[in-house]
Amino acid sequence: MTGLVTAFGSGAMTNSIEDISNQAKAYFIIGSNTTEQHPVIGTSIRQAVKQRGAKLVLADPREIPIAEFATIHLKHRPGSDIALLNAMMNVIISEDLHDKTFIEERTENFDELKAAVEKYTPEYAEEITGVSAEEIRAAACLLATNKPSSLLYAMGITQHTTGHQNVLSCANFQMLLGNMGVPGGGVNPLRGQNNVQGACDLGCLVNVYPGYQKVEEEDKRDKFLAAWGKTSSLRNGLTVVDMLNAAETGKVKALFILGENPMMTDPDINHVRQCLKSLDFLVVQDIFLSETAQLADVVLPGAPFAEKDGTFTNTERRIQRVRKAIVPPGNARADWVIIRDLGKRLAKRMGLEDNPAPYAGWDYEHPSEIMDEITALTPIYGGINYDRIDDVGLPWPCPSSDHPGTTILHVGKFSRGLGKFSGVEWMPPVEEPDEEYPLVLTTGRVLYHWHGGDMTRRTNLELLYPEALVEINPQDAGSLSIEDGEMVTVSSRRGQVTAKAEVTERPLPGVVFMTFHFKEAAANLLTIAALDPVAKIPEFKACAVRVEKA
Ligand SMILES: Nc1nc2c(c(=O)[nH]1)N[C@H]1C(S)=C(S)[C@@H](COP(=O)(O)OP(=O)(O)OC[C@H]3O[C@@H](n4cnc5c(=O)[nH]c(N)nc54)[C@H](O)[C@@H]3O)O[C@H]1N2
Ligand SMILES: Nc1nc2c(c(=O)[nH]1)N[C@H]1C(S)=C(S)[C@@H](COP(=O)(O)OP(=O)(O)OC[C@H]3O[C@@H](n4cnc5c(=O)[nH]c(N)nc54)[C@H](O)[C@@H]3O)O[C@H]1N2
Ligand SMILES: [Mo]
Repeated sequence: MTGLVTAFGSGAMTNSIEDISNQAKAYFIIGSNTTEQHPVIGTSIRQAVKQRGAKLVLADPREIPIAEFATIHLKHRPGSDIALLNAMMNVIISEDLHDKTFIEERTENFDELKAAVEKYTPEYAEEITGVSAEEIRAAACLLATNKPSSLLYAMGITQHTTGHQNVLSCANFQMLLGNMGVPGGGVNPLRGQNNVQGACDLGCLVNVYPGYQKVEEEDKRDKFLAAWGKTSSLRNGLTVVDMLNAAETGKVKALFILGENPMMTDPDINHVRQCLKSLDFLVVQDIFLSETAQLADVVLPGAPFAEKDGTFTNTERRIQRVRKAIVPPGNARADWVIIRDLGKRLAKRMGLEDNPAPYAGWDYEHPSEIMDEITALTPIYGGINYDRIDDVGLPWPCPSSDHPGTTILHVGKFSRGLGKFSGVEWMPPVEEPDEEYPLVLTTGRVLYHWHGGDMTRRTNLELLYPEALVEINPQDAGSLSIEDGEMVTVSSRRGQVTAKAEVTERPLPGVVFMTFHFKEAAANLLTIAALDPVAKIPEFKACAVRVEKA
């Protein structure tokens, strides 16, 4: 889901937290609720604005906390990012503010971009985005004249059916201004989970082996075949939502779900339930009996971060140690122990026990031995071992044991050679509001809870944010005669939930916001399982709903 490849060949933060915090003259935050969802980075940006006068352009349909620090807040309609970015680039080119030397030396395909943004005048974009042409001009000029500027994005950019085009558009923007390969610049997707970067790096994607080595490239397949004794066929696998659809049609018969709770966090939960129920066999490995685990034939009790040794790779690509501080209770075991033991038994079944491939036997006694295997097979992790990261972690690419790690990507050269501009057209979300479902629902998170609430709702955080709220603008609340604190029903073509209304200026008129943290009013009963055809990420950030008094 999160392994989006950009115009220059990687899907990770290009810069480090330190250089972004200290050296950016300006920030462009688009689709990231940085204060609430990435509080450490959010704090350093607030400091940069307050203490050294850095400029901040925010593009977000909601009045999120960091808006208070923004020089300009572009409150655009959900799903209108490409129109907004194209118009800003239109301004930069027509005002002759683009970085001609960078474009000439480091990029290709500029003419395609130039032609594509030509029709996106600020006036045309105003119609699509709802942001005034004047503000679009001001934001573009502010970023073009305060360099280096760092672009930061998160799920407001990716969770759309045009998610991958949105990302390309962000890359276009930063290349146009020559903000790549320099401290304080870059295109920076803020990674969500503690180890989602590590999971992507090490092959938890459908088309790559560890280190983004493509399954469809024969030499890569041969390399892993020689190391493991067995590997999948030369075909890409199915992504999450596609797997569920395949379960429904009987093409997928068994699922092993590890540390994921699709009964809360996948779009269109009623459909997810139907898909999971169609399986012959469901195994869930979790630290709690989650909504998904409740449907499983077998539940394997895993141990969470504080109860195991290993590494997490954080948002700036830094591979860091985690250490066991508590002994897991009862039958719970570290995830790697459970998987190793399953792997051993499978290897035996498949006759791989005596296979001469060095890693066919699953003989690991400690996670550091797994890291040694990763190092041997994964060039970007080639210089990592537990001794080197004992004290401070290292950021990849780190190809050899004397390499210091790489804090800034694409210095002097992109990993694909030249950075490629692409002409990107705006397209509306799949489901637009109409008479029956007149409002746009956008979903996300709050500071106090984590995803399906499975972990945070067992803690005192529940006292700080105890129930689901439906944020609705006073204008819409007024026309629906809904008062603050009143119970409302929210319905979409897929389902219905009841929750308390919070009448607030935070969302734009026409937009309602809900979190997906509460099972009593699960937002994913409402969301649509429409996917970006390339990245396969669901459109969590826009669907059509109706709100009524309950
Ligand atoms: N406390 C807490 N922190 C978390 C998490 C959590 O659950 N709780 N989850 C973690 C994870 S896995 C992730 S992925 C990150 C997510 O971090 P974020 O992506 O920052 O969080 P979201 O709330 O999903 O949405 C981000 C922003 O997108 C805006 N938005 C909605 N629609 C659009 C749009 O069309 N365009 C633009 N430009 N913006 C839009 C929303 O108003 C919101 O401010 O947070 C991580 N951090
Ligand atoms: N409507 C809407 N839906 C969304 C999103 C949105 O913005 N809007 N965001 C999407 C995004 S970006 C994300 S990342 C997903 C998150 O979706 P999920 O990954 O499904 O959510 P989590 O609640 O983080 O974790 C799932 C499970 O992992 C378990 N767990 C925690 N630690 C461990 C461990 O160490 N070992 C094991 N085995 N299990 C563990 C938890 O108990 C929990 O049941 O949600 C997605 N869904
Ligand atoms: Mo995420």
